[in-house]
Amino acid sequence: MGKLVVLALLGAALALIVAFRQRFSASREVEPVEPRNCQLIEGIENGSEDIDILPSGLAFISSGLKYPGMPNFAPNKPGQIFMMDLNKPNPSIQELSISNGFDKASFNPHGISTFIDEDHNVYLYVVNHPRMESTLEIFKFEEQQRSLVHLKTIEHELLKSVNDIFVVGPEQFYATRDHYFANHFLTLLEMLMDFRWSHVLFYSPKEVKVVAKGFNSANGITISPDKKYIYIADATDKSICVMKIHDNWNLTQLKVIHLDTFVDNLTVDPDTGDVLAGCHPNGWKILFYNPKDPPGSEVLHIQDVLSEKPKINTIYANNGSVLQGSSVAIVYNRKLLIGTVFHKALYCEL
Ligand SMILES: [Ca+2]
Ligand SMILES: [Ca+2]
Repeated sequence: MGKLVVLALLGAALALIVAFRQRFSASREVEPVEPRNCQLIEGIENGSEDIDILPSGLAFISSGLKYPGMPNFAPNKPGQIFMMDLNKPNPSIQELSISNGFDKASFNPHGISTFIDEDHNVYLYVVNHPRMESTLEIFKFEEQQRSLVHLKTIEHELLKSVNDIFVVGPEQFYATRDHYFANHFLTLLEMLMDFRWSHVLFYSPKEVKVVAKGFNSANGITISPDKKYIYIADATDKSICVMKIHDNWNLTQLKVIHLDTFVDNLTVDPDTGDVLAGCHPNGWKILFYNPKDPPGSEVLHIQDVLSEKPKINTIYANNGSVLQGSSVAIVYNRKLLIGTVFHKALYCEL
């Protein structure tokens, strides 16, 4: 009897591992795809999880994310925000200095979003995880000084496990909560069991509310150029959810685009409205990092997002020999930047 119980338990554990490996595409490999003129960006070695670009061509890059279950090559180094001027030929990065009075030692930047007010002031909103909590930091960007002046920290009981944000007005933004449990093991179980307790919030000083529920792991978030639709990446569901924005900022689902990859951050080409998705082709390899068999990278370009049949092309794919764990891709004037959760970043001329 005892032996039978042991065998049954072993069988159940094995079945769980097999299910887990399948769910996280453990055997998936990618065929390489690379635009002709690409080079790694010098100075980025510890991630470039999210990137946003101002209409003037200045790119902000968040670097140094420490997140449960994700690899990190410099665990004791605080996070940084880099800037790159995409108008320059062969642009290089520059670290933005952060004003005194902000706790730089615990800075752990994740998703970012820029906002320009009516007076043309530029703000950078940053999801921060000091001590693995979630806060929202608002910085004013001083272009001449190449610095960020910290204005405010936003904390709220609903702003937990925040992954990315999209700012729609002064102190008004959508935010994704990528998992429910604080414990990493329970988070894995949450994804595997498909509890769908991840959601999207709308935050404003007057009102904070859940505006979309039922995600397996809501990750990147962005908006259509006409500001009528919001796009939400559900990483472990391998899909992008398109939702309509109502006057009260509530959302209703329009459609879901299913993909064969773990979708991280999303950006929109302001000229065409096309969506670029930074993706993880093999979730298993990123969750169980092995430097000898590292996770790869994959960028999808999605045209006609709102149509019945969006056109989906792979514009970059690599098995990890060049770029590991791509989390974002963004274009400006035929220039493409690809960022990663914990690795390097790539600059391509299209
Ligand atoms: Ca973002
Ligand atoms: Ca993300």
